[in-house]
Amino acid sequence: MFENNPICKLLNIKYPIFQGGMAWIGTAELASAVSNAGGLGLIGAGHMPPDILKQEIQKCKERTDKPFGVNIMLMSPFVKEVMQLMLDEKVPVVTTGAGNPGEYLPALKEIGTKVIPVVASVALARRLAKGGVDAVIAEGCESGGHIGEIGTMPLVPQVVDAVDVPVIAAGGFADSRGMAAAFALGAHAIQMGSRFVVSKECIAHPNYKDLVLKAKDRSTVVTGRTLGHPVRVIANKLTKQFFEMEAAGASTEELEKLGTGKLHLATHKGDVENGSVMIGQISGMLEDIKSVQEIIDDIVNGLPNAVAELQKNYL
Ligand code: TUI
Repeated sequence: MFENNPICKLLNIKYPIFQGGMAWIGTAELASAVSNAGGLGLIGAGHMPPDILKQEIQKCKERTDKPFGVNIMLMSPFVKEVMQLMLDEKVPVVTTGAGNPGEYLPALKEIGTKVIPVVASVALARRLAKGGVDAVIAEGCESGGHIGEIGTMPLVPQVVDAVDVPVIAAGGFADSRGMAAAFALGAHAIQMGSRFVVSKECIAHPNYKDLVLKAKDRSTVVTGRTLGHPVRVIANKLTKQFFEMEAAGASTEELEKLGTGKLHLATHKGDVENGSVMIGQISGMLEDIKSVQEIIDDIVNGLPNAVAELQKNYL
């Protein structure tokens, strides 16, 4: 299975399944578990200072001998130092989010690091593919956290048609049906964030995981559209306050200030009312905490049946 999959071949991994690089909770524990289970684990650098990130990378190297990556949030104040750290540590795979990683490409490629940016539009996918990235992650706005404006279903095939590098589909994937759908759209792999939040290995506070398990299809909302950086989170006291302040004409600074430190408040302190509970729309379907190995095995083992189910409709 997957012997001819271009992503598995490119990265030397068993299954074409990426873990979304989530700030604060995409730790070495989760990333190494995903890599050990045959997928690609990613340490979510978020706003992490380089010295802490270095420790996470070393911890990940101790826990797995399989390829892993670091997801770099390009809006981080430490982005330059973090990119230098990727070179020093020879991290095998770098994924990027929330921007254009073009200026960092030559140095990373020089040392053989595979560079795979998250894109939320066809234009950026095309530009980066021409610039020499190894693959692109097309992430629809069903995802949690910082998002673009296009849904996964229209984004993925348009990106597939626009570039000649492999495409990883992200945003709304959590089971075998989703993986079959991604392949049907022309993608070569899937990336999942939300599904791995409710894993045994994810260090998110139990309150965070409980709220994700309780989520229904319409539990998430998008804040920050007027600020120019939309963020999908579970509706709670914080989002209510955000929307009230926005409607009352609060300034960008006031709204930005309201969000500061709120992800950590939810992921580590467990305050899921006043904190920011970033999660994708697929959270409505998540009902159990499983080990990373079980999550990946269930999806891979269920794939033949998911494909057979498709055929019932036309054969
Ligand atoms: O990066 C993400 N999701 C994230 S990052 C994050 S960290 C954070 N912490 C506190 C507050 C807010 C955020 C949480 N979630 N996903 C990847 C992603 N990238 N989604 C969308 C994009 C994107 C958007 C626009 C990529 C490129 C882009 O265009 C830039 C350009 O120059 O055209």
